[in-house]
Amino acid sequence: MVETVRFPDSPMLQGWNTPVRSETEARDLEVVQGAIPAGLDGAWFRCGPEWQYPNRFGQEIFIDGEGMVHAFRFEDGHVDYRCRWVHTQRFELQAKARRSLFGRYRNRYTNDPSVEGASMGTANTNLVWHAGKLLALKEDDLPYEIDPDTLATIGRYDYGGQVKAVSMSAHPKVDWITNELLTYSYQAKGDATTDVVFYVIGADGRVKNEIWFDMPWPAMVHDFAVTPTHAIFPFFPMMTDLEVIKQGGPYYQYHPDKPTRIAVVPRGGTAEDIRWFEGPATTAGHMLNAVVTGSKVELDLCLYQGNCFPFFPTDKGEATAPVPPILTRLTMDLESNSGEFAQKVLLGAPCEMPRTDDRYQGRPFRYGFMICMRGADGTSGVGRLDLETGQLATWAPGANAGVQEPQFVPRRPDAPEGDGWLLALVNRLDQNRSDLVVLDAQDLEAGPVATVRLPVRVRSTFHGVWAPAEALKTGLYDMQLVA
Ligand code: V55
Ligand code: FE
Repeated sequence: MVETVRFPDSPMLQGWNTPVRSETEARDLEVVQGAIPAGLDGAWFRCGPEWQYPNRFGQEIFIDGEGMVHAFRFEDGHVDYRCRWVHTQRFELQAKARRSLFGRYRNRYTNDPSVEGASMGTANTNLVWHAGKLLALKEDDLPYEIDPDTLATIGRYDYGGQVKAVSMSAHPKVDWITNELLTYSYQAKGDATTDVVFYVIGADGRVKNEIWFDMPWPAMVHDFAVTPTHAIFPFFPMMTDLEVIKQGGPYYQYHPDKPTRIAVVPRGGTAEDIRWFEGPATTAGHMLNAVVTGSKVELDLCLYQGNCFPFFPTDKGEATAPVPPILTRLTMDLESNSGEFAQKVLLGAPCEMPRTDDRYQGRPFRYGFMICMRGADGTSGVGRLDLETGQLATWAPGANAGVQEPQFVPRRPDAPEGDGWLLALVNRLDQNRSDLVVLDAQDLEAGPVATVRLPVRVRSTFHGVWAPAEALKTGLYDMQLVA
């Protein structure tokens, strides 16, 4: 059968979203403004979706698409760039067939019969650098190991057989102080199962502890939060119905009449020790951080008072109105018997892709970094919220430009919290091209200390990770907390 490669006439595939579909290697990017700070030495890895082929059903949604890994290697005032496809099983099968073989997002019942039983993962969401391995992640599959220098795909990775879950989260936390990897799997025994497993993996890559428990329904659990004593899992009423997917329907449905439930899991405990909290229907993709102080558990996240993914309908098949992501603090009191969580807005204007100085994940912290001021025209900027004073500092590239998720890099391993640089990709929407900016994280308003020009467009990536040169060599982060 002859099938021409032609993408449908859809806004999902036009303008900035036009498929790139090519790999780039660009040594020594041009620094068009300022200078790369001398201490900036390491690699910034990012992951995003790219269209290998038009979807079989014309159902291109932005969280689908094959994984593309991007690397920016900073060294001696220079930046080298490279991007490569992740060669997942799915990517290889489609490349061989020269067409899309997988159907609707995560729905294996809509796949071409020729790929029955094949792994579905796209490895398109995030990366983690841990125990000397770079892993590309998608929450419905196991990680794919990537060569950090060449970005060649090494293979699907199950931690040497230690992991029994069928998938691993795309939002693990590497503790930059202890070098532990805190991660989890949800629907961990397959589609629509309620099994969740929380893993603690040591600096040597060995599983140190795992806690299995059941969530109240087969939820989407895109992100979680950890503290030195607890793991916190939000379960939003975004659910998988096995019968619906068997009939070719959407993998998730939003249930506006169901609650939000939050599990506070003691890291040393078992399923019986979990404390459950409840509130109204909400959704969220991304957590900023969580802190436990006495009996109070605080979870800061970009919360939607409704359905965060309008391309997933309600359980009644209805479309939902878009709602903004609002940085909100949920408080769970381990001493109260009400079992309800409280909500408090931390920032009035919408923001997404919240990040911390990663040394302070789970620990008392002051600063959050995020994308803010999102306009309908795609413009946005980076922000630094001071949670002590409530002050928001921002920098935006201006008209016809937006930013992607920022990455904080400490100035030194022992720099105070938030003292360092903020890296961000700038989408030059009118030039079909990207820039990379380096900002002083304590003085965003001064504008970039360096602007690095890319000769190509880096189509929107989701998430990334910073690996200092030292960590690339040793496999270990050598970071410190400073009071
Ligand atoms: C999210 C993102 C995903 C996904 C499921 O932001 C949820 C939430 C990037 O892919 O597959
Ligand atoms: Fe995410």
